[in-house]
Amino acid sequence: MKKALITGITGQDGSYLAEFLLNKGYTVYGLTRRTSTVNNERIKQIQDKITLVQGDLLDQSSLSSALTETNPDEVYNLAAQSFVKTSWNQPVLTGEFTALGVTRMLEAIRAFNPKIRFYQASSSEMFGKVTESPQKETTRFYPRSPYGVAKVYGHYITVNYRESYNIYACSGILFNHESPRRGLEFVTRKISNAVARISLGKQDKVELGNMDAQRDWGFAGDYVEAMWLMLQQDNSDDYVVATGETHSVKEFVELAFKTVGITDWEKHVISNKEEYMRPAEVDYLIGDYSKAKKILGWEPKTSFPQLVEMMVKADVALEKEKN
Ligand code: NAP
Ligand code: G4F
Repeated sequence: MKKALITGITGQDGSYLAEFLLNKGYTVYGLTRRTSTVNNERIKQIQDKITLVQGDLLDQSSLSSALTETNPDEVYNLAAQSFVKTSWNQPVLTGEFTALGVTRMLEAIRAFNPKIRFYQASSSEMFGKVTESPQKETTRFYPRSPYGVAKVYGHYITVNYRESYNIYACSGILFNHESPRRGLEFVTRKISNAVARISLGKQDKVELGNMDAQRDWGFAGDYVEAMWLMLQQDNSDDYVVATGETHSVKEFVELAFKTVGITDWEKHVISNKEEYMRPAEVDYLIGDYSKAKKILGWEPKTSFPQLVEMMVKADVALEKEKN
C-alpha cells in the first residue's frame, strides 16, 4: 500500500486528490497549517480516513518532521497562496509560499529520502501574456502577476532538483480547473454562487471585473487523476493539463444564468468594476494537452457546459439548505 503526503489538502485540489488516492488504496496524509478556527470543510467527508500532520511551507523544520512522521512514497505539493489578485497586495508572502515553499519541500525530500516522488502544482498563469497559442510545455513563460512569477520559480526549481539530484520530480502545468469546492473569490464560483442567489431572490446583482478574459476551464475532479498519473511513469517530466477549449468570463456568466432559466442576465451584472480589475491581465489561455494524452493516457471528461451546470446546481442546493 503506497503512502502519499498532500500539502494543501484543505484546498479544492487537495480534497479531490485525497479522495482519488483513497480510492486507489493509498494511505493519505495531509499537511495543514495552524489556524484559529478549524478549516476542514472540504475534507470533512473523508476525515476519518486520512491523517493530518501540522506544518507550514514557511517552516523548514515542520516539513522535515512531516516527512519523518509519514515516510511517504509520493509528495503532492499543492499548497500555495493561489489567488492571483491577492498576489499584488502580498507579493513577498506569495513568493515565500508559492516559490520558496517549493524549495523548502524539495530540500526536506533530498535530506530525508531522495527516492520520494514529487509533484509540483505549476500553473498556466506562467504563460501570462502568451507568446503562442495553444500553450504547450515548450511555450515561453511570460508571467503577468507576482503569483505567476512565483510559480515560474517553483516550476524551474522542480526541474532543477530533477536534473541536479535525480529526484523523480514532475511539474504539472495545470490550466484553470474549477468545481463546487472552488473558493468563492475565484470568478467561476463567484458567478455560480451569485446566480444561485439571484435565482432564489436573495441577491439582485453581481459585480465583476474584466468579462472579456478567456480561460481554458476544466473540472478539478478530472485534473487530479493527471497529477497521480505523472508520478506513475518510468521517468519524471512536465505536462500541460487542459481541455483545449477557451471561453470568456462573459460566456460563463451567460451559461450560468441560462442554467436557472434567466435570459435577461445583463440587468443582473455590473462589469469592469475597478476593484476586480488587475494591474496586468492575462487575456487569453488555451492549453494543448496532447503530451499528457499521448504519454499519460489522460483526457478531460467534463465539458464546459457540464462544469457550469454542476457548479450552479450545487450552489442552488447549498443556498436552499441555508433557508
Ligand atoms: P486552494 O483551494 O487555494 O488551496 C490552497 C491550499 O494551500 C490550502 O489548503 C491552503 O491551506 C494551503 N496553504 C496555503 N499556504 C500554505 C502554507 N504556507 N503552508 C501550508 N499550506 C498552505 O488552491 P487549489 O485551487 O486547490 O490549487 C492547488 C494548487 O494548484 C495551488 O498551488 C495552485 O496555485 C495550483 N493551481 C491551481 C489551479 C486552479 O485552477 N485551481 C491551476 C493551476 C495551478 P488553508 O486551507 O489553511 O488556507
Ligand atoms: O478566477 P480567477 O481569479 O482565476 P485566475 O486569475 O485565472 O487564476 C486561477 O487560475 C490559475 C491558472 O491559470 C491558477 F494558477 C490560480 O491559482 C487560480 O486558480 O480569474 C479568472 C479571470 C481573470 O482574467 C480575472 O481578471 O476572471 C477575471 N475576472 C473578471 N471579474 C474576475 C472577476 N476574477 C475574479 N476573481 N473576480 C471577478 O470579479
